[in-house]
Amino acid sequence: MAYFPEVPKQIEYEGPKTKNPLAFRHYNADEKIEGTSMRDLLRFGVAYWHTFRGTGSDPFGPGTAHRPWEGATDNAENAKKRVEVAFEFIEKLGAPFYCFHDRDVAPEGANLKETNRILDEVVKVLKDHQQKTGVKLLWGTANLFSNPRFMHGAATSPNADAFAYAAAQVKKAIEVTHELGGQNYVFWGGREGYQNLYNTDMQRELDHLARFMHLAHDHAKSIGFKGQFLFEPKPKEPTKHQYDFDAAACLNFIGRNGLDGVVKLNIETNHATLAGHTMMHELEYARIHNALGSMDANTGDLLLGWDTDQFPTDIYLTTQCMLVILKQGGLAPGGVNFDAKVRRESFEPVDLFHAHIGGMDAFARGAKIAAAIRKDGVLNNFVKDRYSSYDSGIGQKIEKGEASFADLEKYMLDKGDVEKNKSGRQEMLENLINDYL
Ligand code: XLS
Ligand code: NI
Ligand code: NI
Repeated sequence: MAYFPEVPKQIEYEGPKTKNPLAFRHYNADEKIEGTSMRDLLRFGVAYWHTFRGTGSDPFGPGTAHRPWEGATDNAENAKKRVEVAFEFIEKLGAPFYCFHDRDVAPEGANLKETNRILDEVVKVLKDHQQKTGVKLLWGTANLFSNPRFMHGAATSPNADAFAYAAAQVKKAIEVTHELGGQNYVFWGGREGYQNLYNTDMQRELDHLARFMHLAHDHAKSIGFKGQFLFEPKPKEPTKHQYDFDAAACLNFIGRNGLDGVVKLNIETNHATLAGHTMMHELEYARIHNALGSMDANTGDLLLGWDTDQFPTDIYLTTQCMLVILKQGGLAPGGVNFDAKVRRESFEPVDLFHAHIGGMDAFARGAKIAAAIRKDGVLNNFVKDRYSSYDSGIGQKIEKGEASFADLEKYMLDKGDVEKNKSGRQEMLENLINDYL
């Protein structure tokens, strides 16, 4: 059965000159960038939630998406059929990975036991399709934010029963991620945050979150799950203050709670900008802390200013991302997951292909451009030279810890003043980047 009959069996690379909208212009899976194939460098993932569960609903109206395969009820049978749709899509697109929340792939039953049973049924079908197609699981996660039981949060809920339910749910989600060979497990804070301190014990909530993470780690170890744990920072939405505000807030929590190395970060573009950062800043901040694990690729809209989760098409943005990712030597075991959805006006199934093709091409192009910039060494050399005063003399002593405040005072008293500064040449460098685009 073909759910996307208008789409060929395989989206092919046809090069930049093609006029075929259902072809790649830049993503050529086997082509190498800095010695690694694009397939292995970019490790694209399709997000099950937006792509196969998104309806296009918004606060002003119901869904618009035309999805002829969807039945009227959200039951196990439908969930299993949807797996076929998903894998036809992912295979045709040629993405090597997918990602899911437990509740995207399987609906809840009448109680936890029933819910787990339904999930197991669907996981069997997922496993089957993974084996048949070779598509792999980049990461799994649990939805701890939709059900009303999590109205006050999950691990940070003031209600211990909600904590317990979340623990049971994450235990199961890690187990099925393990069963499916998932290479990472993501914790996005969902409702882990607060609206108002009048009713919130922030200290207790943060302690509970730390306890939760250690319990999750213990369980992963006990079942032999070797995948990387990832926090996904986001500053707001749904709560006003999310505890995982940005990379810096997450790393502070990780460091203070003995989770160094246990938890790395999954950085999302639209979350970075909501936090008042550029994506490049967040990626680099994570990278220098040895915590850049994976990324959720999307983009926001400057004029709207909420988490619009649009597909990335801006080559400046993807070039900046790839500059950092190439500096790190890739993202594996993480990847580039499209946490992005088509606009509600783009309601036809084929729009899902256009969106992903565009995102993959934008990243492939960004990767080529970033590699060219790196090859010429222009940025690297400039930055190196900018800090060269630390390579010898007093700068070297500062870096080596060989100069005290008294030494530095003496040095400056002798010298009198800072002799010269060099221009930062920001405009020259911005022009130079444009030469490569
Ligand atoms: C929501 C998050 C979510 C995570 C997975 O804003 O991006 O989709 O990626 O829970
Ligand atoms: Ni995300
Ligand atoms: Ni998001």
